[in-house]
Amino acid sequence: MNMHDDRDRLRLAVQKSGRLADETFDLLNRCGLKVRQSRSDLYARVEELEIDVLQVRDDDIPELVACGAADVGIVGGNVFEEWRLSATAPALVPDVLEALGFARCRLCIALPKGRALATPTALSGLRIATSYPALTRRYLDVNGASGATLVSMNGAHEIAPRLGLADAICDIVSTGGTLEANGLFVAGEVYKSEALLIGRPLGAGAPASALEGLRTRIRAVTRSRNAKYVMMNAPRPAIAAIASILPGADAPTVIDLAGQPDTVAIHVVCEEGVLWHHLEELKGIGARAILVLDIDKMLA
Ligand code: PRT
Ligand code: ZN
Repeated sequence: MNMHDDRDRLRLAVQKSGRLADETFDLLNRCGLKVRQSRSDLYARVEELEIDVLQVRDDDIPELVACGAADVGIVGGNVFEEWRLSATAPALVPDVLEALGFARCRLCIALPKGRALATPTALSGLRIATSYPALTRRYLDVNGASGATLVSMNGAHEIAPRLGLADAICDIVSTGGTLEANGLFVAGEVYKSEALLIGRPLGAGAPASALEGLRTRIRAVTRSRNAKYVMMNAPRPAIAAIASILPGADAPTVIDLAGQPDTVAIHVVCEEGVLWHHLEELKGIGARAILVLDIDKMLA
């Protein structure tokens, strides 16, 4: 018997290659999980936890989890939500187990520049090219634009208006560079997406404990993603002000400095964005020698 037929191991479906794949493997790596590829086997093997990894096209992941070929999967929210809205009689609808905080993007309606759109209702009557018909249709219905026609395309939506195939598009936007290069602008946001861990309910047993282990590690990594360990020297009277400026910092660690009774070293954990936002303020109340360190994991 092939060892990988062993159902005691959790089966995780991930994208084989593409925009999700690198960050998915990076996440697994940061979770301390090494994926051992094998040319001959369908599943790659993780040694640190009882997990086998199935590498597939991202569009297949929700269905693979729904039908039980995989127990869990890592997929873009956009793909999962489109599948959820369009699947006819799915065997099961997987749950969202964790939001993973990467592959962030937005599914947006975009129009050629110069074409004003007073309200979303004005989309009625337009032809919209998309590969997300269910999400687009829901947006149009909710916004009183049910009269719009959807044009199905699998890629290169951004050139559809110039080709005369459609009046507008509904596609994924990340930096906005593709829209800009094609003379389009965002006229409406249909769905905000990030990578998700989705999964089917598991009874007690080895796959369930492997999943618990995976989720614990993922949470430790995602929680630390934007967090920084910040160290600074500051005048002793400024401790309270610094603690209130940097919210999210639990009670800061305050350390006396040898030979400097009026100055202390303050260590806090806080979001990087918050730190940038308040940097001048911190300097203004006397913070000096501000050091910012990455945090690999926050375990509890
Ligand atoms: O081969 P497979 O079917 O597995 O992959 P795929 O080609 O269908 O998907 P892939 O790898 O391109 O994207 C996988 C997932 O990454 C998507 O489902 C989203 O959840 C997420 N993601 C994040 C993106 C983007 N950012 C993104 N920018 N998916 C696509 N794009 C494309 C978009 O379609 C457009 O063409 O990038 C262009 C826009 O980018 P900007 O930066 O110019 O705005
Ligand atoms: Zn795909």
